[in-house]
Amino acid sequence: MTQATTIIPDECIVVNRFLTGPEADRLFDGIRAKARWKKQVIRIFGKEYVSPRLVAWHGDGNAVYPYSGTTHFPKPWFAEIQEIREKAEAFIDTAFNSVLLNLYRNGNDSMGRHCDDEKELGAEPTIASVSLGAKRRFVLHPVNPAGRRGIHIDLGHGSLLIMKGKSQQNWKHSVPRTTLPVGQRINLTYRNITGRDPAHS
Ligand SMILES: O=C(O)CCC(=O)C(=O)O
Ligand SMILES: [Mn+2]
Repeated sequence: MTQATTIIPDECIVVNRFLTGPEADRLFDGIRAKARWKKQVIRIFGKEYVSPRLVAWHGDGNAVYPYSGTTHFPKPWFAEIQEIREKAEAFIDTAFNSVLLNLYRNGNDSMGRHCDDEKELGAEPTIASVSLGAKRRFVLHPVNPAGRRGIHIDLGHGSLLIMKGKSQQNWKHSVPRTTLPVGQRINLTYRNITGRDPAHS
């Protein structure tokens, strides 16, 4: 049975075995092979950096997403990311039109502290984050640290993290580097973004 654990009331929920082991193994292999991975160039204060992970953006044709100084045009859905999308939509009762995929090749790959607050996501977005492969530590950092401490969650193979409500206003999040010998990890964040009409872009 899938069991949800509330991490932060109204904001953050984890389901550890959202996918079974065999399901998660099959989905990892399919997504690793089929996603259109690329090295993302991030622009910070006018300087360009290559992000310490590979990324891919898939979704409906109009799900155009300006993110980290780059405009991402979606590649199409394929069976494995569509299968997880349908499962997450049914579980959360929320529709998603796109997914950002991150491939952490080893412990050196990471995600810096940020929140997902682009205006295209709306005021209080619901984001479904599914992890496959190596377990990595996910850290929630309070925006207003008064009386609140960081929260560490180990996101394992087949887990689902739901961020909703004011989670992007009250918390930043990161996946720090680790010196532990860890294998590859894929993270998928399903989002619903206000699309751009392709005829007028
Ligand atoms: O890899 C993760 O668990 C987090 C990914 C993330 O925060 C993002 O894609 O915005
Ligand atoms: Mn994020």
